[in-house]
Amino acid sequence: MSNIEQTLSIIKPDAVERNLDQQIKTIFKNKGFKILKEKKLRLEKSEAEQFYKVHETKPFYNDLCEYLSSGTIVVMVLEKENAIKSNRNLMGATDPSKAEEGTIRRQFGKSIDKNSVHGSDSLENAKIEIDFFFKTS
Ligand code: IDP
Ligand code: MG
Repeated sequence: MSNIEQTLSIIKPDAVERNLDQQIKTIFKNKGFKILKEKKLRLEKSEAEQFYKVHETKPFYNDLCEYLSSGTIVVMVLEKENAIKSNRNLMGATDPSKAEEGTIRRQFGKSIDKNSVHGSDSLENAKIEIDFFFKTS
């Protein structure tokens, strides 16, 4: 049975500032993801805090929110069969030095915090994250 899902992807400031956004988008398209929606923006710190609220008790929360709001990001809704898991596999491990060969984080990530991309980790969070950036009403 088919299981077409949508997931939220973010190309983070470290990648956008190195002009890697087109290259990363090409990787998604070549892997069969459709880019349904896309926008380029910069978050306020308070918005980053809201987006990463699940991490609010983590020691790296403040740095994480500073970082996500430090520059331009590209936000996309990606669609594919099993998009959530498929995107997580394509991104690779959170720490680029532990990510497998062929993954986006292995190829482009600079460090555990500047790891170039975000991807939703569950169907529930994908819906919340897509709404966060694209809900119109
Ligand atoms: P994920 O992005 O692979 O889902 P999460 O555990 O959800 O990883 O963490 C969210 C983001 O927080 C990571 O992508 C990374 O940028 C940052 N982060 C995670 N763990 C650490 C850490 O130990 N130190 C600094 N930043 C971290
Ligand atoms: Mg996560």
